[in-house]
Formats: sequence, C-alpha cells, structure tokens
Amino acid sequence: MTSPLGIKNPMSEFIQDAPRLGNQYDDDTLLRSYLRWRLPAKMLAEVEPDLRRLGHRAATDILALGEEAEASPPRHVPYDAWGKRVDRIETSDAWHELDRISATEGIVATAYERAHGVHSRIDQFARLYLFAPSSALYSCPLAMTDGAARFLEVHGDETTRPVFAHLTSRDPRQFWTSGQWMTERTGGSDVGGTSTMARCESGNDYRLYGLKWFTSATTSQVAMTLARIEGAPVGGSGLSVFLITLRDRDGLLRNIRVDRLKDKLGTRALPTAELTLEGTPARLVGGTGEGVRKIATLFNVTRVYNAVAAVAGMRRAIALATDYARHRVAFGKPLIEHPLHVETLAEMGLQFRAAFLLAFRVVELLGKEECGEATESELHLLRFLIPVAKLYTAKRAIALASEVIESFGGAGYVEDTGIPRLLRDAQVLSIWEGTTNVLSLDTLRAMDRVDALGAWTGDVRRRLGAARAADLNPSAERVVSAVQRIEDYATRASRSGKEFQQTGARSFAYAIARTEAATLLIEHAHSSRDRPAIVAAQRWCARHLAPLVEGDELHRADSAHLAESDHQT
Ligand code: MFK
Repeated sequence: MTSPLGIKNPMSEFIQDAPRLGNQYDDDTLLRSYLRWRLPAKMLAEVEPDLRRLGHRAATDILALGEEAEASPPRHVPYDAWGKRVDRIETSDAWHELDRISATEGIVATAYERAHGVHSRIDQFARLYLFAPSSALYSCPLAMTDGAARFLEVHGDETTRPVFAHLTSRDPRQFWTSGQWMTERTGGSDVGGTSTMARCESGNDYRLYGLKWFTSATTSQVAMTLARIEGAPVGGSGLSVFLITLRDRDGLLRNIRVDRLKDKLGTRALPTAELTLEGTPARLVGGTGEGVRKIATLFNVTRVYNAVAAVAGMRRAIALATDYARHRVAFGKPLIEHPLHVETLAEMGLQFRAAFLLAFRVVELLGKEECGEATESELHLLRFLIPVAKLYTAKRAIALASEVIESFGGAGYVEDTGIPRLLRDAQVLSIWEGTTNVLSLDTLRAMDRVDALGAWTGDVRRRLGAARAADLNPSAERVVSAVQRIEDYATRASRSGKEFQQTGARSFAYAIARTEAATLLIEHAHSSRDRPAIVAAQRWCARHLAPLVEGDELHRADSAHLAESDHQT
C-alpha cells in the first residue's frame, strides 16, 4: 500500500493468518500416547481408524456444522400464526445434523455396546473428546442422554427398555436424546428443595406440576426429572425420579409450557429453557423416594462428560494458539521463537496433560464399574475422584481459555475470530453439574461412610512404588510427601469439626486433584519414556503440589474480615 505522499509502508500490507486445525486425532500426541499406554494393542488397531476419521471430521465438516449452529441460535415460537399455543423451539439444520452425526459416530452407543469390555468407556470418551470442541455444545445433550441411559440401565424396568434402546442407538432415525431437569428457581445446587409435585394417576404413571428453571436441550425426546409425590417428606429423600416423554404423536409438548429461552453468556447454540409443567404425564422410575441418591447415577456420568469436555476444550484452545504462534510474526520473528511465549505455551501444555490424565482416570474407573469389574476400593475411588476431576478440570479449562485469548492479542478479543467463544463456552463448565464449592463438599461427602481417602492414598502409594525410575524418583518422593501431608491434614480436619473441613474443602479437593495428576504423570512418563512426558512429571511435581488451607477458628475469622461477611446486622 502506498500513502498519499507516495511512501510504501510494508507494515500496512501485513495480514495475519487465521489459525488452522489439522486432523485432531493425528495432531494430538498426548491422546495417541495415552491410548497406546492404556489400550490393548489389538483394540487400539480396531478403534484407531474410527478415531482418525473423527479427528478429520472434527476439523472439517463437524467444525463447520458447529460454527453454523452457533451462528443460528435456537428460537422460541410460543404461538402459531392463528394464535394457538405451540411452544416450538426451532433449531438450525446444523444442530439436527450434529444429532445425526453423534448417533452414527456412536458417541453414546459405544459405551453401552461394551464391545471392548472395561475399555469401552475409553473408546467412547475418546470419541466425545474429538467431537465435543467442534460440536457447539451438542456434547451437552449427549452427556444427559448417556446419564439417562445409565440411570435406566441401573434403575429401569421392561417399560423403560425401549427408551434405553433409543438413547443408545447408532441409527439416527432411532436415536433419541434426553434432558436432565433438576434445577428449579431455588437453585441448581440445593436440589433437595425441589418443589415440583407428582400426582399419581395409576401405578407408576403420574402427572407433574411445577417449574423447571434451567432445562438444557429442550428439543430432546425424553427427560429425567425429580418431583415430590404428594405427601412425601421434605428434602432430597422425599423426591422421586421421573421419566417424561416430551411430545405427543403430533409433535406437540405434553402439558409443558416453554416460558422462555435463557439468554446466556455462552453455549448459544444450546436451547436452554424455563419450563412450566402443567400436569405433564411422567413415569416413576426406580421406585418412590431417595430421588437425590438415585439420580446421582445420572449426574455422576454427566460430571465425567464435563471433565472430558473440559480437557477437550483445553486441547482445542492449545491447538489454535500453537498454530497461530507458528505463523504470527512480531518483533521480527514468529511468536513460537520468543522464549517467553514458548514458556507460556509450555505451561498450558503442562496444565492440559495433568487435566487430561485426571479426566481419563475417572473414565477408566467408570468403565470398570459398569462392567462389574471394579474392586470395592476402585468403587470408592470412582466416587471420590468424580467430583475432584470435574471441579479441577473445569477451573483449569477456564483459566487456560483466558490465557489462550491473551496469546492471540487483540484478535483473541474480537468476536468474529471465534476465539472469545473458547472462554464463553468454558465458563459454564464450573457451574453446571455442580459448582466448584458444591463438588468440593461432595468430595467430603464421598468420605463420609467409607474410607475413600484410605483407598486413594493406598492406591497412589502402590502406583508410585511400581513406577520407579532414576529420573522420576525425586518427583515420586515429592508426591509421597504430598500424600502424607494430605493424610495428616485430613486427620486434623476431621478432629476439628465440620466448619474446619468445609472451610478447607476446596484446597483439599485441589490437593487431591494435583496429587492424583502427579501420580498419573509419573506413571505415563514411566511407561512411555517419552521426553515431554518425563519433563511434564518433573515440572508438575516440583511446582504444582498444592498447599492446604487450615480452616481453624482464627483462619475463619480472618476470612470473614476479608470477605466482609463479619458485619453484624
Ligand atoms: C459437556 C458436558 C455437559 C454437561 C451437561 C450439562 C447439563 C446441565 C443441566 C443441569 O441439570 S445443571 C444442574 C446440575 N445440578 C447438580 O449437579 C446438583 C448439584 N448439587 C449437588 O450435587 C448436591 O451436592 C446435592 C444435590 C447432591 C445435595 O443434595 P442433598 O439432598 O443435600 O444431599 P445428601 O442428603 O447429602 O445426599 C442424599 C443422598 O445422595 C446420600 O445418600 P444416602 O441417602 O445413602 O445417605 C448421598 O450420599 C447421595 N449422593 C449425593 N451426591 C452423590 C451421592 N451419591 C453418589 N454420588 C454423588 N455425587
């Protein structure tokens, strides 16, 4: 370009290259290394072509559909042209196509076919991991569908078997998704306060009356929800679980009014609605009462989805940032040649590795549990590590998305680059399916009646003992010390009472997450003997084993001052 004065300015011709994505399976060295480590070679040879194909689609047609769905958000049509209440939720063609693809790719079905026994969940979650970051959050209905399928598998009967078959089908004409309607106006955390009422019609057939404040994926064919049968006691134990078939043969909602769609920070392609149940027909599943305990079967699956979706989002953000850094020139050379930028990318890579291994650790345990092959100790570990993995990966995904935005400079802050979406969509991960604090307290709950902590410390020590290597031993020693600190802390906390425990619960959950991740990084490095894996284990153990919060009276009083919550009114 030449200025009016005739001076040629080379900088004005500088155009940035948009970041590009390659095959998301081939490019993901950690995923491939992990699968080589954890899967039998024969199984990997069988599933790898599917994963590679999906990795290609995640960077091509699925990515394009996700972008199209994001650009055409859902619309609520309350009335038809003649004034009849219809409550249609219109979604884009791309959203429907993502539904069909998720069926044919077996994103849910693979888990229930169990073609590879205990390893089937690894195969299935690897598919979700590739699909999720391109899918405009179609992973959300799939999470609830999988949770509902597991709930029906455990608690259902012959009348719910056809629904289970739909939820786990690979045939797009047969495939159904399920919603999970737990949140009411009283909040998404305190589910025991549910006020939806269930009136019996006959046998297990009921009608529901109430208001559901957040219902994701309202376009699903069925939904699982909680309600209190008339006369049942207050609290979570007085609730029961119900299956709703949303529409009649004409496609109209069955006594469900859509009050409005939510206007959300992110997840914009996902129809999230407020609904009023006005005598909605519903089927009681799993018997009366103990609804919170029963529906935990469902939300423990969706929490694993959350963890895998979080690490998938981290990996996508890193892929974009790394490609950009290779092309974006500043101060005379590509960003990737600037030592401080490399350091920033390396720290992101380290955070991602730790979070990835933690998420897939619970995937492995879930697979064992579902195949009836988990030991009692592994069942305790699964219960203990699900909230830990969910809360930790969610927080890391948000922090990493923010860092990646910054690594794009101003371009990362501009909507039409698509980069801000990384953060908007990540932010929900620490909110839905249980907030960080609710899940930190759930980690304590998991230790209530069984020695889950003892199961975990024993497991970590045993695994570290089996992963000895000269270049990893100093790291392993640090982890052994961290385990001891956690044990001592837990003893002090339980002697000091509930308030101490609850005050420190978040730091406790983080310490478990980081120590479990450290163990996994060491095991992975020990098995792969791969230089990045060794460095990751060493760096993680040197820097990231977390301090614990002593929640004693003085600490709590000081916190109250800082939080300004000590004002007497
Ligand atoms: C891509 C990823 C997409 C993800 C999909 C997103 C879709 C989002 C749509 C949503 O619905 S978001 C809303 C999600 N809401 C939650 O996740 C609920 C968060 N709140 C909690 O988890 C609370 O901790 C809880 C509601 C469970 C507290 O309720 P209570 O009634 O105070 O619990 P209580 O009395 O401690 O426990 C009742 C029973 O449940 C106990 O068993 P017992 O009856 O035998 O004593 C508990 O042990 C059991 N329980 C609780 N949590 C459990 C559990 N059992 C197993 N696993 C758990 N996690």
